[in-house]
Amino acid sequence: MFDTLLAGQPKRQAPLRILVADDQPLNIRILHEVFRNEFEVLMTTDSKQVVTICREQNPDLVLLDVVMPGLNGHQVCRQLRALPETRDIPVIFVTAKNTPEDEVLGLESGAVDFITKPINPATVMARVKTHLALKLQNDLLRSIALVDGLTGVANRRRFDEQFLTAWRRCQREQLELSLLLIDLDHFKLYNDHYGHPAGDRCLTRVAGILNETIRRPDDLLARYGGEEFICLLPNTAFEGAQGRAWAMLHAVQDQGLEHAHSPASAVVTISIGAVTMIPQAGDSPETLLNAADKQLYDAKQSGRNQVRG
Ligand code: GH3
Ligand code: MG
Ligand code: MG
Ligand code: MG
Repeated sequence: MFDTLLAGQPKRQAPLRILVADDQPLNIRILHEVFRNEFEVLMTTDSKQVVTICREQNPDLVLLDVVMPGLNGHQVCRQLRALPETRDIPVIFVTAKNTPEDEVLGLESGAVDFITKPINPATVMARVKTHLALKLQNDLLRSIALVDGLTGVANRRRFDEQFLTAWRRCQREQLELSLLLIDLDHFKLYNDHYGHPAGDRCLTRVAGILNETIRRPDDLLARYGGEEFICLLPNTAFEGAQGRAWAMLHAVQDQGLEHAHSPASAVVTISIGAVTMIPQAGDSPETLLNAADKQLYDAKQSGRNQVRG
């Protein structure tokens, strides 16, 4: 199953990565020996480091000892399950505590499997491969579920998730959060003149052009619905957001996509509402979305093909 699944996947740049956490260096060495030829193996004897390593290095699976000083395995596992960045990483307990009660406790804290010490290398490898295969399948389904079927950029669901995460982070750290709401100008006339399939191709082209202007890994361009796109710019001041907006506007205009029935110009253009805020305790994410919508409306009222904010 594992090899079949891997064969059907787009090639991954890096080898699969697993994290082994156990307070006994000897146990780590044994597991390292089992996996080192097939996977990249990260290791730690400090249970307090597990969450940090997972956040920073994003392993595909964690093999976790239960009895460790400081935080025990169950506590670590619950912490991993509670964080959006780490909750999809499967955890397998590897432990000498092997009563049915221990096993139930382990599974209740969110582990996917339970292996008892002393380990049998072949069994451990087989189980790890099964869970890695499921993890890859899950990643693949998730990535499909978050992409817009027509344009290939992020969809509304992905935007909603990432917007909420960015909102919370900017609220916590009191950072500026910017949004650009982007709408194609006179697109109904485009469809009326060139037909709906050509309209679809145009939307896809514009999405690609907009996406090309994205510079930072935390920025996100998504299709917000119909012929509207939205761009999330965390930790970005208003001047920066305006700069990104004008770059997008010019990139689309300079492409010179024919729009013979545009009343204003002969090419496809966009209008953008740009807004920035440092989210405060009482604010809701809708406040920022509504403000962007209002600025977009102003851009349309002022003649289109412009940025308002
Ligand atoms: P404005 O400049 O005020 O935004 O004018 P507009 O014509 O773009 O605005 P309006 O909201 O009146 O029309 C939006 C059009 O976008 C109408 C709709 O058919 C078209 N549209 C929305 N989604 C799609 C799509 O997925 N494919 C195609 N081809 N057209 C779409
Ligand atoms: Mg131990
Ligand atoms: Mg619209
Ligand atoms: Mg429009």
